[in-house]
Amino acid sequence: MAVRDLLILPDKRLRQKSEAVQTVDPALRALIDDMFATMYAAPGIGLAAIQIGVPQRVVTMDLAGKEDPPQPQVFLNPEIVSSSEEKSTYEEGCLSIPEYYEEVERPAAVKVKYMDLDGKAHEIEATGLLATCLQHEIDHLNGVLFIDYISKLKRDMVMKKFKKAAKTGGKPLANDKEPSHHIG
Ligand code: K1U
Ligand code: ZN
Repeated sequence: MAVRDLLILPDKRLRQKSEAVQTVDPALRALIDDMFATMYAAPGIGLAAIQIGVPQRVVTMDLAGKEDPPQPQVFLNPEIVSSSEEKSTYEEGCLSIPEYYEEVERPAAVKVKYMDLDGKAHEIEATGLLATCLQHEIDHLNGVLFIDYISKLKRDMVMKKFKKAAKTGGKPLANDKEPSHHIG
């Protein structure tokens, strides 16, 4: 199990569409182990495989509170089947856009189908943070980032800072916005 390097904005690989998983084999299990190690080390509550440079439709997640036992979840080939008309807003972050948080409005509830590690198909109705996180991670599988939903002015500012940091090796957003919420 290894903590892998995260792809950081403006890495172009974050914009590529990931391929469906065909078989659950030892290589896939090793990838998932590395994803959990990377996600917990960050720390984060979710991770898409492309964020460690692997363009496969694999998502890991753990929404347990700080004081609660871990609740690791794996979603293979997750797909949104339907979305509610009702919207909800959450201040999102992204491990590929470190230290930047912004409010994003998304459907409050989504029906998601996916496959588990036994190759079994599931369909769940997600609300709350699970709905937000699943939509954020499924977006990653399609090359979409949460900054695509904010104003062009804010997105251009974020892109500019991360492009400059990539060139100079500096920190893009020192003293920028911190998240206003916590889990647990
Ligand atoms: O996909 C990612 O980049 C991970 C991202 C998931 C996410 C967060 C918030 C809304 C939607 C999706 C993160 O985990 S950012 C870090 C974060 O939110 C967090 C980290 C530690 C404790 C609590 C939250
Ligand atoms: Zn993200």
